[in-house]
Amino acid sequence: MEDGKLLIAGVGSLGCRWARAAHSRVSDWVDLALVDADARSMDGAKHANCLILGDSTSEVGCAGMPQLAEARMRSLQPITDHFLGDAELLVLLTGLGGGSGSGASVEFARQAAQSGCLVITVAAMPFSAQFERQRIAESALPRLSKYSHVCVELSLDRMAWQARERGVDWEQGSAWVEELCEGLIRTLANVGLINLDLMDLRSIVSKSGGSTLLVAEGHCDDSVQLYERARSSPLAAMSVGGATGCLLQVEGGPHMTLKQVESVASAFTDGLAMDAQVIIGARVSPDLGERMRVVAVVSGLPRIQSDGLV
Ligand SMILES: Nc1nc2c(ncn2[C@@H]2O[C@H](COP(=O)(O)OP(=O)(O)OP(=O)(O)O)[C@@H](O)[C@H]2O)c(=O)[nH]1
Ligand SMILES: [Mg+2]
Repeated sequence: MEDGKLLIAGVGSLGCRWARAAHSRVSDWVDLALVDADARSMDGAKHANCLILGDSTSEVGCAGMPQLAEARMRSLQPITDHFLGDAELLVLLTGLGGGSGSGASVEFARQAAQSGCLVITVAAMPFSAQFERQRIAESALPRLSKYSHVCVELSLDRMAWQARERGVDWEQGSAWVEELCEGLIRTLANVGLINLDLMDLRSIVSKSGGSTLLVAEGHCDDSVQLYERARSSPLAAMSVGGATGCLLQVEGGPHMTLKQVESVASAFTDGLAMDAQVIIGARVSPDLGERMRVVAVVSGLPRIQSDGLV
């Protein structure tokens, strides 16, 4: 991508942890912004735009007070204007349920959208046993979605469950978030065999209805397994059947064939609406060898279902 900047932002403590980890994979192409009431989230962050939500040095959070965080974020707009002004794509990461993430992410997304930036949000929903956090998250989510072109809801329950299955700490499940960001940024920042750019992304995310992101990596001869992996990502349960738009980026090693690209594309697009707009990009990355990485932005989803992925 030549004109305009790509930006990863973390809002709230969990959002900042994720954003820093994701950014470290793609720091050559993308800027970083960190927003939190707790200054520890910015410890040692180099070359990042750091915004602390508060005017007092004693603040370590907006503990459970999203309105406060939102108001503080609003007062920082003269600063955000500096780096949002020339950003074309924002990947916004946050965990809902606390004060900072739930309040400031909404206002940050609003400011970014207002400045003409394409906003892709990944919002983690709290564990279902955390009732008060659930309540806060559920009231923030619709507003956050409103200002985001794509808002992916991530379930911490699902993430924790999958991490347990693999015998790792729940937080390590967040590698998925890093992969998603990396896939998306590489898709847009690199020159490919078949080029995708922000205009393609804009055209897909402008469809009315819900939208989501899928990411997976696997052997280049096993398109079905790649699709299964993408489906089992720790998203909140939802269906992608009947979607009207899909941007698909397939990345493989130097020996990737057109047949393999076609096979992956059909695994990912079979369930879409008959007249869906599908944009496909492909790229060779020598380091992938026999493996393939797929990133999909799916839009125009008919409705959100609670009965699992399709
Ligand atoms: N169990 C558990 N949940 C966590 C942890 N970190 C974050 N979360 C979840 O992520 C959500 C957001 O948490 P944070 O990012 O810490 O909250 P914040 O936005 O910084 O909010 P404040 O600290 O209240 O200003 C919470 O609702 C939790 O569900 C953790 O270490 N353990
Ligand atoms: Mg915090």
